[in-house]
Amino acid sequence: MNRILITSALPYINGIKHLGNLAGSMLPADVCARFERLRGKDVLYICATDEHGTPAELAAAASGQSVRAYCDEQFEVQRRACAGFDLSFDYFGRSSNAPNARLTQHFADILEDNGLIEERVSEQVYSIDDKRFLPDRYVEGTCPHCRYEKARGDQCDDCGRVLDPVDLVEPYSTISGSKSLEVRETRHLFLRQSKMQGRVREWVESAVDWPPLARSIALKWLDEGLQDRAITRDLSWGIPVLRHGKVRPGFENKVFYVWFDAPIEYIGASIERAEAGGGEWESWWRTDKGADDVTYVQFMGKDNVAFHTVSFPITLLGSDESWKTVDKLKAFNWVTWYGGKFSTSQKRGIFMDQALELAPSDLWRWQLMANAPESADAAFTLEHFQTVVNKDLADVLGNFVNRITRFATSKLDGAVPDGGTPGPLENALVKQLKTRLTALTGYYETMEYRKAMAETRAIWAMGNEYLAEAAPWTALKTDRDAAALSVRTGLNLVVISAIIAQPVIPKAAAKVLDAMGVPEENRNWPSPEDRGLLDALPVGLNFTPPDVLFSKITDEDVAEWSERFGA
Ligand code: B3M
Ligand code: ZN
Repeated sequence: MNRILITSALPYINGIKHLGNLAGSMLPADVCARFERLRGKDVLYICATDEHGTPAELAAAASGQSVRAYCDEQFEVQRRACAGFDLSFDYFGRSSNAPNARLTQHFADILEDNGLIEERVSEQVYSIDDKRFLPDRYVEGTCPHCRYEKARGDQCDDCGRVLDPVDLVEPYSTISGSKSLEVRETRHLFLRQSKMQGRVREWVESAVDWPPLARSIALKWLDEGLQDRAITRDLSWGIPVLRHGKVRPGFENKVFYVWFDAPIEYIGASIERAEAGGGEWESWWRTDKGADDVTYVQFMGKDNVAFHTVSFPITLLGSDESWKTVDKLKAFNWVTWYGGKFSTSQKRGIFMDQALELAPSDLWRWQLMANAPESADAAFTLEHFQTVVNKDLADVLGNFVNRITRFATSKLDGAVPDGGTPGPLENALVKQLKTRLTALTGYYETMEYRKAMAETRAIWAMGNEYLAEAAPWTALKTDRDAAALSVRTGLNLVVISAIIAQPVIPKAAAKVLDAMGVPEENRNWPSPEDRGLLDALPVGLNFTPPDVLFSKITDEDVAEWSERFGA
């Protein structure tokens, strides 16, 4: 298994994402991709903007632009923000591009041929004042399950249930606010999910590699029984509903439902990449073309799990073609903002572009990964951000790197000294390092990121602990060789610390490795078995200490940011 396909849930186009979105999909996917590349795996990390559906139409209307112009602009905004966070996509596509339309229409045709799609008359909310049907987010009301009063037509933000607009209690139009709504009949295509119940269950149960959160959500859905779902909508923006290449009669003003086409864009974006000359796509996605030995890993927030464990697999499996399905699905809970939720619609929390105005990307990346919302929701506060960054990054890693590299330059000529054979202290250090590296690698493999970050921090801390014991500054006065040995060991520990930091804080890691003159080919993930784990730097190598790696977040910063973001 040397090829790893990674996708993170596609961010909706409707405005830049907040830190909660980032923490629950794109960032951990990026950390995973970087880790696997360092291990020499052939990685394809795909993401894209999710541009269809009511979120895009509503946001475009609010900004007074055509949907196309709005999406073009927001795509660039999101791409820039993702680059600012060093998200190392192999391709960042757009669900409104042609490959997705072609594939979506292909899947619809073949699913219908296989008896899994049928046209049905269904009841839809119609707004008399707006003179149109109100799909999904065009209607809000009270959730019939949990009584949350601002539930959207497609999903309740409070209890997370997927809804049908006609289920809402006391519904109103989000276009005009009008309550004069009625239920009218219209035709839609339905995906007969109920027919696939057995096959999906079999597939979920055979999936050995899913972390518990994803598996339990999938099984809950299966236990409740799969419902047939409409996969078309009364909208103008989206993928046209064709049948064998021709507009389907009666569907001239309808498009495919965004959740039908969005996951297909994982494949679509891979095709976009191929068309842009980035490399072929079929060996990643077609099990008859080599994808059998690909491991496919998906990252997403927990509200997206049902669509990835039930709906999208039904599209793929129901086609009876040889599509690659997910092998490992990593789902996340929420990051909370001062007890509440981050919210795009209510502009609550910190958004990706704003975050980068406050602090470098590495600081956010570390904070969000070290406190990943894995087994429960994770609280984000600026005060906690300050503590974590100052402690873990500045005091532990930054301080260690700074102390030892500066001492070496000022007292030992700025070159890696010799100092002879390692003693008991160094041997104990290597032993401890091996144990920790084994654990760290294991946590990355099981995608337990909080534990991986704790282990990373523990390895960084070994540096300071070692220096405190070895005390080269004291030794220097009496035993120059002993001091030289400690410095050489310390400098090698700097290199290891930076190498294992690469997946999560790539900029700082590169800064250290550049300063220490470590060539690209020596930056790979270390194996605990490597001989000379602490002996990689050539004796005599000249280096320049890196500039201060992390500047601390001050109380004044926190006060100012709290004010600005209403914390
Ligand atoms: N855009 C929903 C979300 O961002 C959706 C994910 C699509 S993944 C195919 O929560
Ligand atoms: Zn609810």
